[in-house]
Amino acid sequence: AFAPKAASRPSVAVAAMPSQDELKKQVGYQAIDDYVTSGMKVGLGTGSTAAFAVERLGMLLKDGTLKDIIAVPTSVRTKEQAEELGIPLTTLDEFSRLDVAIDGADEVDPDLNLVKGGGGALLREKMVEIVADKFIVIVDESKLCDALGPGFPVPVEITPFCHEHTIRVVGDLPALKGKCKPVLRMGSSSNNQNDGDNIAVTDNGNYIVDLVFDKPIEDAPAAAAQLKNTCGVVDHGFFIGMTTAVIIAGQEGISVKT
Ligand code: ABF
Repeated sequence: AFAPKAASRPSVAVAAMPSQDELKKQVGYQAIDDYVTSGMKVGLGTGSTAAFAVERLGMLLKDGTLKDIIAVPTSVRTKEQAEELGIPLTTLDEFSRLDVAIDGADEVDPDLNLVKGGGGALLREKMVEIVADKFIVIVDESKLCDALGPGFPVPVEITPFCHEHTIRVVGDLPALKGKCKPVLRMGSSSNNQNDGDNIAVTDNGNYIVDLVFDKPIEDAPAAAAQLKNTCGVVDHGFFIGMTTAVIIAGQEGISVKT
């Protein structure tokens, strides 16, 4: 006997879920479209999400949508990408104040405080973003967290001179002692790969120590202040109270938090 034929149901087209790369592209493009107008001085972030914003800026300059833009990159690799796209560049030495800065982040908490620096560019990022009238953060939803810490090690840029000493001092800070494991970043600082026996070196010739937390940080502002006040520490990856807006791309679409 013939097996009964399965009832043929019309196949329902299911919209493919956007990939993480597509989500990053969405927010990178949206940030430029929504916050950059002709004549602006723009800080350009570092990382794979920020790279989409740089790409979009290059496109809109090329097609004439945007004019008279000058940009300040936050890393050598962003500078190189912007140069390839023909984006006019300058530095903070020429302009100590910017209209807007756009950058990614490694973690965003409910108060829009950030952990940044996974890409090893935290010093130039913070210098650029702290002088921008608006700092627009672009993330896919995987970066959102309830509290900073366990989701991503907090990078701290330190001088090479007696760096083991500085790492010990950092580990003993009241806000950090017994709460995190400081790990000297090896390999390439830009892609955070432990692929080499060499110590990772930032664009500024410094080292990075990543603070690995297994519990949420109780007082990130206190930890930030203690780090900044430590001789040998250049700066850290806590970006506290700096964010103007966060553009978030999720499976449900794009949302903005301010
Ligand atoms: C950069 O953006 C870094 O501070 C941060 O690590 C990175 C996030 O990278 P991605 O956008 O590639 O996830 O600003």
